[in-house]
Amino acid sequence: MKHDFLWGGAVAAHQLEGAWATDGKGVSTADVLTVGGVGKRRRITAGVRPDEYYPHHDAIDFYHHYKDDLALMAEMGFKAFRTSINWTRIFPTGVEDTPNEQGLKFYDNLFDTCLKYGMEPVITLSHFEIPYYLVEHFGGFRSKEVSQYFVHFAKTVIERYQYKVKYWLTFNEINNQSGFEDLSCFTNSGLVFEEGDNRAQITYQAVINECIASAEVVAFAHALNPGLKMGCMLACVPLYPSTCRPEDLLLAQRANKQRTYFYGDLFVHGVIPEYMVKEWEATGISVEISERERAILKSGTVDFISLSYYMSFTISTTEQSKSHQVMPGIYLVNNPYIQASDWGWPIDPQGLRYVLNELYDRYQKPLFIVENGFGAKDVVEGGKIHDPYRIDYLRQHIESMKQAIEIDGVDIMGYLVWGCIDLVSFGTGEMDKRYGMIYVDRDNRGQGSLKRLKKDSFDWYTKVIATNGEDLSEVHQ
Ligand code: BGP
Repeated sequence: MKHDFLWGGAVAAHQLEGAWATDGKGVSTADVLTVGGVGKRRRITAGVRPDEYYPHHDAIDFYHHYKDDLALMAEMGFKAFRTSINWTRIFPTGVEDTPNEQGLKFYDNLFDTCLKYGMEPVITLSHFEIPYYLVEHFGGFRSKEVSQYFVHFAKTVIERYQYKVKYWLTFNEINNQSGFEDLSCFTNSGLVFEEGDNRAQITYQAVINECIASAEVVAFAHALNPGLKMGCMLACVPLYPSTCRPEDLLLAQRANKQRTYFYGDLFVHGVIPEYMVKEWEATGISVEISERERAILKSGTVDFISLSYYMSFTISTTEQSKSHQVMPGIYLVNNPYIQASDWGWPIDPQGLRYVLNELYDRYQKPLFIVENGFGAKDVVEGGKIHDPYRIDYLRQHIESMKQAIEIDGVDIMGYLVWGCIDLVSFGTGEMDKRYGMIYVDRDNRGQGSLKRLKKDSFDWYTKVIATNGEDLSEVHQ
């Protein structure tokens, strides 16, 4: 492992900060999401309603606890800490000209605290928390005006923090919307669909608008300060063919391109790949993009590719028992070789090595794992939390990453554990789906003292970082 490998953890502002209406902050898409659970979808409400419970409003109140929380992360030896800048702290509705100084000051203090501990802030500009006003008044990123508001926000914060933050990611998991599921489209792009809408058309237009905005921001940052490193962020869920039937192979290849590589290709080459042009022609989708915008896309290609990795899926062209149709002619099937978490997420450490190889072979750009982790229920016994399941998950994934580096020669910049401190789950809004190495006393209904406790994984990860990934063995408590 390189001596400057960036070990650390990752969070997103809306999932932990709380203080949703403090110091001039406006309402974001995360602020209108109710709590869900296994088999119970979260709901998006029309604005903030007094009779609903919104878990992101208070979250774990990192806004007021960040100094102590970062001290704990420093104790684990973090070299990097990834969070996002909550857009509505800086521009409460998104359309203001002048930023909110109180919001800017908060992030100044946060980044100063990271730097004091020698932790590199890794900053996401848009992580599922766009201003709700932009949804109501413009329909989110379907409008090119919203792209311009995003660019204004991004330029403001990059200019302000350029000497504190070197690593920037534009849109979190930008490809986490091609399934056209309501929640992802809403949070990523502010899209709300109506009966009769051509969802694919609207979503692809929003995606292209976001990619152009991202490229404009990348080009701006490169011109402003050549020391800045600009990355894209992809949700990597490799899709395996369920059998060696050539039809299944071709299906998986095409689905991986559509779900993941289309975005990577755009960010790395700055051109809409020909296979997608053909796909749009075949399905009657017409995306509006001017020659000027095509030039912007080309002018702002990324320095590195960051990714989240949690699981793999297996797909088939044919229906099978317990299969589930995700799109016409595409079935999600059970993979008999891997287990799943309590939330039904397949656990596939080797899939990480597979995906790292795929990305590096395709792009030859440094990769940065900025999310990987295990959501599980924890039990507190006499002030202790024994979480061998989390240690096992992390160990196996780190081993797999090391194989990609040491055996396959993949260039990896760092590894960040998702939800290094317990926070609100994005998918379900629960606190019970815990990822942290630091426990937070708060439940699904927002009850609890907010007290922080170290889990067994805290000591384990401390040792992993101290030995630069050499010693992954269990720490006996
Ligand atoms: C990713 C998101 C994160 C995070 C993570 C875990 O898709 O970028 O914000 O939440 O998934 O998902 P969940 O919180 O639903 O368990």
